[in-house]
Amino acid sequence: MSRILITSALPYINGIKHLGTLAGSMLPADVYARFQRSRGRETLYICATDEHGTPTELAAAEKGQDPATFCAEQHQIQHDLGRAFGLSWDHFGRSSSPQNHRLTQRFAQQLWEAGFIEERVTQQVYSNADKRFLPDRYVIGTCPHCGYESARGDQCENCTRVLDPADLIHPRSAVSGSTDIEIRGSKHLFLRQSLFAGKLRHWIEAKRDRWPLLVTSIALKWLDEGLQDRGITRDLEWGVPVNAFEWGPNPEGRTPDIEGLAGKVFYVWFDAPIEYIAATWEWADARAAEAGTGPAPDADWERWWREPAAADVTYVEFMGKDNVPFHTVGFPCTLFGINETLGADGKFTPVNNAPWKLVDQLKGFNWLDYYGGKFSTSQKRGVFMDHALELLPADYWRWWVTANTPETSDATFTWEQFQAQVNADLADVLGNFVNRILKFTESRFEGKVPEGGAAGPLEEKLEADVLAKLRELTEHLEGREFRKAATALRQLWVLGNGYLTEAAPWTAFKTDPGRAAVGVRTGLNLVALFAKICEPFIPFAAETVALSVGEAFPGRWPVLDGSPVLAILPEGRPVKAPDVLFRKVEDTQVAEWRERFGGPEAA
Ligand code: B3M
Ligand code: ZN
Repeated sequence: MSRILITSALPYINGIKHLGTLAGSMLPADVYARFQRSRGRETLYICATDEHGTPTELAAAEKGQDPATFCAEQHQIQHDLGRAFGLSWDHFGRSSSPQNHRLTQRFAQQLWEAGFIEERVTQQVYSNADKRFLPDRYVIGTCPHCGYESARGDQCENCTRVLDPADLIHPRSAVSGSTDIEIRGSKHLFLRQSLFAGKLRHWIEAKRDRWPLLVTSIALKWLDEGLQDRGITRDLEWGVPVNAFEWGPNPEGRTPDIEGLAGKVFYVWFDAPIEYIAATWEWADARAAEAGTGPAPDADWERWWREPAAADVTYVEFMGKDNVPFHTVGFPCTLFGINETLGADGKFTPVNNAPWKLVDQLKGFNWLDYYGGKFSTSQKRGVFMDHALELLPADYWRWWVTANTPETSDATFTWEQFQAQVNADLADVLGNFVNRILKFTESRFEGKVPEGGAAGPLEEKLEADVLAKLRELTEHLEGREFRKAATALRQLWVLGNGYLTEAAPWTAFKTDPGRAAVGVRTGLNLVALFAKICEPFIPFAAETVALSVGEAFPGRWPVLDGSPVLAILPEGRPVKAPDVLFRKVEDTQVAEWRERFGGPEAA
């Protein structure tokens, strides 16, 4: 049985994330991880805070903190919020960890010594007003490709093209707005991505039938535009220092310009994906520390990342569409470069027999927006993770977001639609079902799974219908089709309600106690089944439901080999109705929240 390695795009350290970030990476990754674990697969779900870069330095300065203190604090906040949302990370690491410093530096050294890194003097934007270099996203100007006027120097948000600050028309400082900026020469390292163009295209073409169209089309569009070498260092203080003094000569016998590179750090997009691996190392170290055995041997984490030990690992990445180029081109180039050398004949040869693993499945998402406009941290528009949890338990959000995952197109959050959907699905259908059957068991069957009575055609039909839907649900989850999976799950709840209405044990109770017993027992088994299959989506409610029928939590995903799926509970087992599972969201609440967070007029 294969092992499953899951990563979700690493949230930037600065600022609490909104529902859109949750929808486009962390939550679907969690649903998938929980599902895979419940199927009995060895699963590792890795995430971390992405801590380097200019925005961090600036956000820290704004708070009057040094970047290290700022990051430590913010990491804890994001960690706690993620856990409160039920995100079941096996490890939530930090891109500033010693492990990531070491791995990033080690990879860079290998790339240099293999000839895949080149030194260049680049013209950098220096802001006289701000007294600092302005890398990438802190230079703002007009996109040369699409004319968007607020394009950032690293990437145009409008057309997703990756940019160089020097490409921008009418550049200005995003820090101060000042146009008093000048270009200064500075020595930098470039990853020679262009060497990998053919190899990359080949690799991506082979994924065409297996990755969402959204993903392969972004990747191919990028290659079609011609693959540029990429600057992988920056003039910043906060980051992984360039350790060029440790490097040997490159294949041409040149050693790096140690002086020219002094004081530089690696570009955040160079070290961030490496943190996927480094966070796995952090995870292994943390487990070893817990066991009191000191630092983990490399084999503990490399078994997830390096062939041949990782031959049975399927690696799945989750991310928003703006992150796709960095994961289909940038990171793979890094890995190609450390796995292979390029001969003078243009042929690649493996460096060693333990190559690092590349992504197997890449799930990209469109945007979730707020009343058709963007969520905005600076303008305080939309729902952020901390506020969300002040208003309602995590499951409400998890359910709505999963059921509306922006897969085939962008999706939009509105309070009205949110209220309508959680009330209908969670309160009226699922909550009502669980409550109805358990209350009735308490009042008429002494709170025990009833004995006796024989299943009839109604139960046979239900069993067949449930099995068919379960297969559908399982397939959608395996295929990472979250919207469809949520629909299938909702249909299973509806099947349960439909069955209860038809079996009507409350009526049969007086005339045909055997029938009533079968009806109630079947209903309770549905409850037990729901607890198992709801867990990936709404784990908190799923736990309450599981406990109400005396089942262990988390349970195992039902085996779909044709054996009965509704024979879970032993007859006579005591059960107990939980408190109201889901309270309805009231109109008054919606009115208040719209006021507080902005409604359609804010977008
Ligand atoms: N920090 C997340 C973002 O664009 C960015 C992802 C890094 S993944 C290695 O929201
Ligand atoms: Zn553009």
